Amino acid sequence: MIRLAIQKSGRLSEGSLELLNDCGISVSNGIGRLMTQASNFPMEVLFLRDDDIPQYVQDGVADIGILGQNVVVEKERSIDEVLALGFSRCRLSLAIPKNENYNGPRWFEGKNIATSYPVILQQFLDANKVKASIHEISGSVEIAPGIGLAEGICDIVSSGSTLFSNGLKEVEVIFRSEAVLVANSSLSAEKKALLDKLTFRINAVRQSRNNKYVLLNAPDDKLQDIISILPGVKSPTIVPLAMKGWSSVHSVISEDKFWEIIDKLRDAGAQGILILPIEKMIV
Ligand code: PRT
Ligand code: ZN
Repeated sequence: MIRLAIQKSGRLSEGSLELLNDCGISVSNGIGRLMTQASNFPMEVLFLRDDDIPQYVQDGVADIGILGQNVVVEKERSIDEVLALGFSRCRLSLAIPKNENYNGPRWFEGKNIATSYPVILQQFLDANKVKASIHEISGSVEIAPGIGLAEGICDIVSSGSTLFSNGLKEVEVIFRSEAVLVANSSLSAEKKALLDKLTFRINAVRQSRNNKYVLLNAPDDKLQDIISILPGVKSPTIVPLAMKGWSSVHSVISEDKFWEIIDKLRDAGAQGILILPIEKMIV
């Protein structure tokens, strides 16, 4: 049995449960509950505040956890970061009132900065040899300049609309974050084996999310050009069509190069292009 800690309710909850579900691990969500058991994997799931997860994992109350990298680094607990998970992407940034002239990190010299991330902020200030006072607050950081609590802030930014609506502008990105899987650093052999099983499944899910299956028809005289455009896992599968002189080509394209490759395929003479989602992908 392995015990996983995830956020009870917040920005990481849905992504964490969806990932487990895509890994074939069924967990009922934690409304009103602290712990539940997966029905088809030897796993218990603990529902916690994200800030508490590093401590629980360090102490071994939970074996593994899913949380933002920003919290992992900020809490400075000795836990292992196992795998980046690709969701809840955000950045930790410095922001100042939009009418201020920003001249680089020295702008913050001698100023007050409000944040919930004093550790990461201090690292940035030290690296830039800036002396500023950090005013630690736990929420609504973005209102601090407006009420005269601080001259600047250091907070999580995603779309930037919170900064904008509070009359602030982002001037430095000091940390980029996404959800990560963390683990206690001295897991038993049995738990390590379960963690390996889980990371294998997570990798298969992440691969499938990042790739699409492509089927297309190509005249045989254009086949070589078309094959050279397709990256594929190894090489594309070519199947002759009933119509003489034509073949069907099957391959896998990564999401980030998708439209670029489709355009090239059409220009090269591909027809009847079908794009299918991939359920799981083991490479
Ligand atoms: O109750 P609990 O302590 O568990 O949750 P929490 O309130 O501390 O955390 P939560 O659910 O807000 O965020 C959990 C994690 O999601 C964070 O630690 C980040 O890793 C990640 N994440 C991703 C974000 C955002 N995007 C985000 N936009 N965390 C917070 N925000 C907030 C930010 O603080 C600011 O107030 O959203 C606002 C900015 O958003 P934009 O889109 O307006 O820029
Ligand atoms: Zn929190």
